[in-house]
Amino acid sequence: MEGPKIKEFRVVPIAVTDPPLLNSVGVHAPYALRTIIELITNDHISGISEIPGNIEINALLEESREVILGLDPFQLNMMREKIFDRFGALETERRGDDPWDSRKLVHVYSAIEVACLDIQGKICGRPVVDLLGGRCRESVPFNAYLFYKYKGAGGALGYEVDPDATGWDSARQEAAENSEEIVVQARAMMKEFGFKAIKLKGGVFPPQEEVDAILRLRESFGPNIPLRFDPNGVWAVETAIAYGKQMEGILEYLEDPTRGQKGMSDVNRALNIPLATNMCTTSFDDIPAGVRLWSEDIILSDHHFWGGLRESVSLGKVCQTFGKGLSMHSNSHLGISLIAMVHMAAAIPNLTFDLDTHYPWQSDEVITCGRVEFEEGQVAVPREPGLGITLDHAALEKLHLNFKHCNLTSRDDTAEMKKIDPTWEFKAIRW
Ligand code: GKR
Ligand code: MG
Repeated sequence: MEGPKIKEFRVVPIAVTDPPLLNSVGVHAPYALRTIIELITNDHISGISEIPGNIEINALLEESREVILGLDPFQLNMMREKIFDRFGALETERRGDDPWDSRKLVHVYSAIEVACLDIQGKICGRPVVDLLGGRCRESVPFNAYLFYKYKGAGGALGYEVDPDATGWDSARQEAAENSEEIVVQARAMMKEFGFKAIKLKGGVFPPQEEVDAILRLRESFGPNIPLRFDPNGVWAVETAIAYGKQMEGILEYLEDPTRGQKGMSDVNRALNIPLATNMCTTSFDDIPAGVRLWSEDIILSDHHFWGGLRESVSLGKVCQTFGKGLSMHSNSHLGISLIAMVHMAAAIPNLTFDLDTHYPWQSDEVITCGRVEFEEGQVAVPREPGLGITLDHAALEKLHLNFKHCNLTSRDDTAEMKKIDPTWEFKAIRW
């Protein structure tokens, strides 16, 4: 049977307002870059996806257009093979030292796969979750992802704030540079979204200050709100053990306290807290050593970094096989990524942790329904065909103009921090 064919392949870089959040490598720029992909078939069915923005990845996507055009959106294995034939040398890329994954090929696979699944779902009249094996849950829970931050709304306002903002829109602009301010941030975010678990991004201030913030959160929210903490690998093994000890019995899990599978394994043997990672075991190639060394108890998946939704479902099975937990990582993102995460999380039986999302930190949107709603910290799994969302082309154009004017081409939080403090340096291990 003649299948549909991909006739158009659009790659649109956008820049979305992002507040000055702090992390181990610096500070978020006023705009987070994303790329929106739209594939259109010969019979005018459109499929969309969203990935982290980076002009080098966009160039690869542009180059993959000629490989993908004319192919049937159901033939994902063939597409992967063709992309591999073209760019296979990139398979050996390293993820880099940043908290996020900088490998390009996984992003390309993810962009194409999610858009094709959206098309497949529209053709079959079924939601993407059904193409991944069907739903294990009706809604997907997320956690309150707290950040130390400088005062500022980001975007055009930069380090300024909008005095007319109210509720979480106002709270999101405030500084959070100590434990008290982190608790205030947590209360505002949980009031708005109803989250039932908390993650604090660390690696910013000296370890004792950040451990104190965790203790303060426990004191404020009690033992029924699970807590996680993530210093993005900038603690030495000894530091991680010493400060980790203070959080035993308190954390649901400790994420990437140090770098590398060996270091994580040493910390894991010394501490009585589950360890999680999105930095040391980050691809299927890393799994054997991750099992042998037991560097982590929980892997944080991310379909943008693991090469799509189906690969992430497979990761779920691998984790189940080896007795590891599965949770989910995020970076600044809009609703297309969020909804893709929801379909995927709904299809993985053992994805039982409340997922990470940066979504509360963003205010822009590129889908016609506007900002995605959270009910008691959860997002309902769509029932409409495909992803169940539609691209808002006017909003896309506006955010594309932001991209043209913002003078950013890839994420560089260290460069951004140097604008504030020229003496600031990236250190793989800071404490
Ligand atoms: O957004 O600054 C951030 C985070 O540090 C992010 O880039 C990380 O990739 O959230 C991520 C993590 O869990 O490591
Ligand atoms: Mg992390």
